[in-house]
Amino acid sequence: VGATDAPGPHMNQIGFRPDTAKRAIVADAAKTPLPWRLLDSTGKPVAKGRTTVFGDDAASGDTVHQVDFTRVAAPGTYRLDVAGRQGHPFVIARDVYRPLARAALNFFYQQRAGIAIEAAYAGGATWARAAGHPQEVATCFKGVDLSGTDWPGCSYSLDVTGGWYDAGDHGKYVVNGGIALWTLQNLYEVNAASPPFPDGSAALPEAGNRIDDLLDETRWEMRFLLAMQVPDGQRLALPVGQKGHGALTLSMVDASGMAHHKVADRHWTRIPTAPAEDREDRLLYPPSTAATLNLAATAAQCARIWRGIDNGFADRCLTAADRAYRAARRNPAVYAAQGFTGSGGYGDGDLSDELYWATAELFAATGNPELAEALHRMPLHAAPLAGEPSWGSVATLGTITLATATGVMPADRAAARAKLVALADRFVAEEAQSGYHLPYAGGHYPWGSNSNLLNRGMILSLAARFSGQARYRDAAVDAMDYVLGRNPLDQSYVSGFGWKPLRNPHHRFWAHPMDSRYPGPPPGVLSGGANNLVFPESASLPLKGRCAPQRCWIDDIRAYAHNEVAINWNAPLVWLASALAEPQP
Ligand code: 9MR
Repeated sequence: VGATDAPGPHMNQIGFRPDTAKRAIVADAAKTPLPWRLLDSTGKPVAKGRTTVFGDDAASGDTVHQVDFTRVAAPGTYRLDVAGRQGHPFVIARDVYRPLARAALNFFYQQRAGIAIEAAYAGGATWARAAGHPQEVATCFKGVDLSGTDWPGCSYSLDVTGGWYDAGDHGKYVVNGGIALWTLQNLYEVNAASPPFPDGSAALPEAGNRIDDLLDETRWEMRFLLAMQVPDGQRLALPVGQKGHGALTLSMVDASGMAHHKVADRHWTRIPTAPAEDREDRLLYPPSTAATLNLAATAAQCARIWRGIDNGFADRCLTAADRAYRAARRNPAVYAAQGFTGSGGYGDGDLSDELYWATAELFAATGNPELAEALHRMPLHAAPLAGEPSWGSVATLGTITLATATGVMPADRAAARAKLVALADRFVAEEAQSGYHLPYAGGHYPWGSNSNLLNRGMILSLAARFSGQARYRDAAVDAMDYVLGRNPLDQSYVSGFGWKPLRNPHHRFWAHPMDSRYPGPPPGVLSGGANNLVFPESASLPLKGRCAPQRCWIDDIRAYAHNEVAINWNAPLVWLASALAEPQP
C-alpha cells in the first residue's frame, strides 16, 4: 500500500469546538515523527508540526502517530495532511455538539412504546409508525420456564403502557430503564440553572407545554417504571437468595412495592417487526430486588427534579420510591430469574451497588438522617469508585448524586466529588497508555463498549466542573472523539453524523437491510460498538480471534452483540454531547 492509498487521519468526524482539544491519529509504521499541515478551505497551510510517535498499540492493532492541533482555534473548514495523506474536510465551529445532542435525544422519542411516532417529530415520514403496544395490560408469566422452574403467576394485571423499548427488541426492562432514565434525569438536575433542552427546543409532541423538553421525555419512562410496581397486599412465589441456573425453589414473600423485572414478549420476534406488528403475548416477569432498587433510585431522583414544577408528580414519585425501598430492604436477595426466552436477562448477582445507589438517591431527596447513617455504614461509601457506571454497576450513579444534588451535607458532597475526581484521574492516566489517546486503555471491549467510553466522558466532564481543570474536559472530548471516528475503523458509531456513519444497526423497525419496506436508522443513533468478548451469531463470527479489540465490530443488522442500539448507550451520548455543547470550564 503506497502512502497515498493508506487511510487518512482518524478524527472526530463532526469536527471540533474552537476552545477544546483537537487531536487526530495516523496509522503509520514510521519510527520517526512525520510532518503534518493543516490546510484551510482554499488549500493554504495555516498550521504545521510533527507527529508524536506512539508505536505499536495493541487495542487498535495499529502502529500509530498522534497529531495535536489544539492551538488552531479559528472557525472554518479544514483538511489535515500528514506526510502527504489528506483526510476528509472537517470543521472547527462553536456549535458542533448541539445538533448531535438534539438528534441523540430524539432517539428516545422514536423508541417510545404506546404512542404513534409522528413524521413531524421523527425527522420525516420515513420514521413515522403506528403506536406499538398501545394498551399494554400484562399479567405474570405462568408455567414452566426453560430452567424447569414452575411459576404460579399472579392474580393481578398491570397497565404498563408506555416507556421506551430497550433496544432493537421490544422488551421494556426496569433495570436497564433505570440507568438510562437516571442519566437523562441527571443531565437535567446538574444543569437545572441552564437546562440543555428548554421547552420547545426538542422535536416532541409535548414541546410547547411549558415543561422542559428533557423532562417531558424522562416522564415518559418514569411513568412506565412507576407502573411496574407490585400492588400492595401481594404475596408472590419468588426465588429468595438463589442465583442458580437450574430449577429454582420458590417461596412466598410479601412482594408489595417490588418492581417486576421486565415486561416483554413470550418469544423472540423476527427482524423486521414493527412495534405495532408484534403479535406475541406481553408478559410481566417476576419482580427482582435489582429492579425494585432501580425504581427506588430513579423515582427518588424524579421527586427531587419535579419539585416545584409538578408537585403532584413529585409526590407520586416519592411515595413510590419509599415503597420500593422498603420492599427491597424486606426482600434484599431476589435475583432476576434467567430461565426465559423472548427477551434479555439483565441479571446481576451483586446488589450492594444498587442498594447504595437507591439509598443515596432517597437520602438526597429527603435528607432523612437514618438513610445518611445507612449510607455511611455501607462499605461502598468509603471505597474508591470501581469504574464508569453500567447497568449492573451503579454505585457511581449514587456518588454523582451525592456530589451534585442540592441538600447533601457539605462533607458528603466533598467526599463524593473527591472520589469522582480520583476516578477521572485514573481515566486521564490511561491516555498515555492508549495509542489513540483515549481515557480507556487496555483491551477490554465489552458488549456496548461505546457506552463505557461515553460514561467515562461523563465522569471526566463532571471532574472538569468540580475542579475547573480543562484537562478533564479535554479527556472527555477524547472519549467523544473515539465514538465519532477517532478509531482504527475510521467509523462514526452514530447514524447521520460524520463521513462514515453507522448505517445498519440491529433493530426490528429500522430494518432496511432485511426488508426495503422498513427505514434505516434516523440520525443520532449509537451502535454498541467494538466487542471482543462474544461473537454469538454468524455475521460477527468471522472476526472471532482475528480482530484487535477496537476492530471487533461490523456494521451488520444481524450483529446484535456488536451493532445493536440501546437506551443505556444513547443516554450518555445525550449527556456528553449536551455537556460538550456548553463545556465547563
Ligand atoms: O447491554 C447488555 C450487555 O451488557 C449484556 O452482556 C448482554 C447479554 O446479556 O445484553 C445486553 O443487553 C441487551 C438486552 O439483554 C436485550 N435488549 C438489547 C440489549 C442490548 O444488546
